[in-house]
Amino acid sequence: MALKLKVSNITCEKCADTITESIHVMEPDAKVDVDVNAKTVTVESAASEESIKQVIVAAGYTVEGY
Ligand SMILES: [Cu+2]
Repeated sequence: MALKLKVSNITCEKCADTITESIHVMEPDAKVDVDVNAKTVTVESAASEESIKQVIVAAGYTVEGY
């Protein structure tokens, strides 16, 4: 299941690293792709959409519509 989320307060590669690492703590096998320019996070994993959104928010980021 690929999930594409709009994360409006991504500003740089450091944000991308922080989000990727946070998701990997929960789900080591997740495939995470962060597009800094588009401010999107695409995640392929077995984790639920809800839990991925919670991890991103816990890392200090804003998931649009969540
Ligand atoms: Cu940043």
